Amino acid sequence: MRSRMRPNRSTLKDKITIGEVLKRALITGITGQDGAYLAKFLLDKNYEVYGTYRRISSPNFWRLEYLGIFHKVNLIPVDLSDMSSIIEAIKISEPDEIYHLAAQSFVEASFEAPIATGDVTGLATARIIEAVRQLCPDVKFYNAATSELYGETCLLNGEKPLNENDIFRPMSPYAAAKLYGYWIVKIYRKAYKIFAVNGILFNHESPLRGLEFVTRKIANEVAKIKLGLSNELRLGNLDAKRDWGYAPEYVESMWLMLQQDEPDDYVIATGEAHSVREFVERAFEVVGLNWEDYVKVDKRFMRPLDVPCLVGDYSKAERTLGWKPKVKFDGLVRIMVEEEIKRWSRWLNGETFPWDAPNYPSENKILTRSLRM
Ligand code: NDP
Ligand code: GDR
Repeated sequence: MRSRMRPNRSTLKDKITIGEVLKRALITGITGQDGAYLAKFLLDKNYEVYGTYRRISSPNFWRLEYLGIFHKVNLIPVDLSDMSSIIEAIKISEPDEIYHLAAQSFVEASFEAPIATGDVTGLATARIIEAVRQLCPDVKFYNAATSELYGETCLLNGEKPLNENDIFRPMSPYAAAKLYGYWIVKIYRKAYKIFAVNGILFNHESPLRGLEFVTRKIANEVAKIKLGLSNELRLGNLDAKRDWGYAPEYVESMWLMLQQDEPDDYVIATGEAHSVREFVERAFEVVGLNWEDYVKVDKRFMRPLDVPCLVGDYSKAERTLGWKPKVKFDGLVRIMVEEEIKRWSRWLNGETFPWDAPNYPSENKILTRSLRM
């Protein structure tokens, strides 16, 4: 069924390809890791892609440039705190599918700014789905939920992989905000019959990951150490275990969820838990160095609370969506470290290319509340 806005679409005729209307997708947070990979995935499927970004003093489109798709996507400025800009984005893009990915996504930062995180990571989901209800209730809506929702549940479950029926016990302001979004999506699905799904994605990483997240931080610093540009890597909790998958594969699952006949929620994971320590060990092995010679534990990277272990059971996604992970832990570490080695080597050769690391401030300059604990 088409969106209520669709009959008014003046440009419909221009969008006809050989007997087929192009689908239009609106991605919130297209400048982020998942937004960029999803945009590429949808462009390859011949979608017309619209993406929201927030206005900041310096442009932040390096991921879209890195994937060679910057000129192929349509960009709309949106601030998640501002309902009017959300409405405008929906009116401009007239989407068939909305992928709501934008959020304050860094768990540690949610302890520093719990209220803003509640607004952009939680309430904004209500703003967007309410706009959908009013403007285009036939749109298919994907919401980026998260494995962080499980929180303390892992203490009861041990390392048994978590599935869609396990309970949520958030351990961070980020997860509490996401829990609100998760329930709003379920409520709108039931109350207003909106095709809205929650993707409960476990950690997924790539060379396009933000530099503050632990996998990219490790890969980046290991490459610098190998090339003589750094001599230490400071980290927080080395015992935490996560289920790390490969981001380009995970964005496909988002699309698959919206191609089903009925809306539902799905866990997306690899089914394996590995500790931060193991990630560090493997990353140094890739470059032939011993991690213990370089790694220091620094309390500024400890969180007031940290989920000890997360591992997911993706069997429902495999059964229903036909999705399963291909890149596993060792392969992921290798992809990430080798890419950083290539980047820093190109940089040392004087090449310029879209990339965030050279301008990134040393994290040792950043003062967080952990320093006072
Ligand atoms: P990123 O942090 O890479 O991207 C987040 C996006 O949200 C960026 O485009 C960012 O813009 C945008 N954004 C942040 N704040 C605002 C705001 N106030 N107004 C408008 N836009 C804003 O996250 P990922 O791509 O890794 O994750 C995508 C989504 O999936 C997030 O919701 C995240 O919480 C969730 N998730 C991620 C997982 C993962 O392992 N990657 C796992 C489970 C869930 P800018 O570029 O300007 O900062
Ligand atoms: P996470 O990812 O909190 O799981 O959230 P992150 O990479 O930040 O942390 C993973 C684990 O590593 C530990 N850790 C460190 N983390 C960071 N960032 N920096 C360090 O120096 C460091 N040392 C140890 C952390 O304590 C933690 O246990 C990600 C985000 O993408 C969320 O948006 C998403 O919802 C979840 O994954 C699933």
